[in-house]
Amino acid sequence: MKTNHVKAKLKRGEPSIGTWLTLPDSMSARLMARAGFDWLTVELEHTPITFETAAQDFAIIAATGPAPLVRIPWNSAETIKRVLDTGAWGIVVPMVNSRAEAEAVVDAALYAPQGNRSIGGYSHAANFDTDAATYYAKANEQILVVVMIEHIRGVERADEILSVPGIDAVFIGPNDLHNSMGLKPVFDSDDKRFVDAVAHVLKTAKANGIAAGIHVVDAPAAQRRMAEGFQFIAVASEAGMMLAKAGEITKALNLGAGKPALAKY
Ligand code: 3PY
Ligand code: MG
Repeated sequence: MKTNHVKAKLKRGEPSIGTWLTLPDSMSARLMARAGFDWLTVELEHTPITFETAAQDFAIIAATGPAPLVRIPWNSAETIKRVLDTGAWGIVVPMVNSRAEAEAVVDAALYAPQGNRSIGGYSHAANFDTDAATYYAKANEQILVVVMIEHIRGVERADEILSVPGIDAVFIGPNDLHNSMGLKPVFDSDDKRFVDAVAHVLKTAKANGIAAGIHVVDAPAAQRRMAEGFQFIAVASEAGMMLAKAGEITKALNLGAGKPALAKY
């Protein structure tokens, strides 16, 4: 069975850098899987990507080299089961604000005795290049479980959330976190409330022996977050990179400001 290199790196205390896939066509996975990122997260939370396209993405990504991860639309056992059974190597769960919610994530993601994941499916074993029996025996050691703290309520309860056994990493959503404090949703700011919240989550993750992660917009921001101790870092998205480059070209050629559709990443 293949080793989930992202989980292994995070456990060793090393950084692991990836990006988000947001376009609803597997050509995006095919092209981005060769770009050099450690992992690619298929975005089901804020896009029209279907389970079927996501399953194709997971297979393409796993066969090419990066780890196929997925951000699910909401903390739901049903969705966690379907994305893992269709071959994701790990889940990113949005808006986890309490210990009970974090426990529900682990319960859905891991097989007994650590959790209560139901047995079934076929693509999961194929994406780890193994047979079903080996997958069922070893999946708990390889599946990456990432909970998002992206609300001030989650920040306030960071210790009770991040001490739940079975969680590998916490991932901060800066836009939602700003928004939850009545601030403009942005990837970064020097507002003291945001800075203190991020520092608190980072410190609490370290105290609980798990990796801290955050979404950033470019390479300098990723380097800065790594220097602070963040390990699981998402840089923008494939659509964000495409539009950033397009904007650069239209600006250089004086073609006008353009109308970028992408508000978030
Ligand atoms: C946020 O910024 O809220 C995110 O969810 C980023 O992934
Ligand atoms: Mg968010």
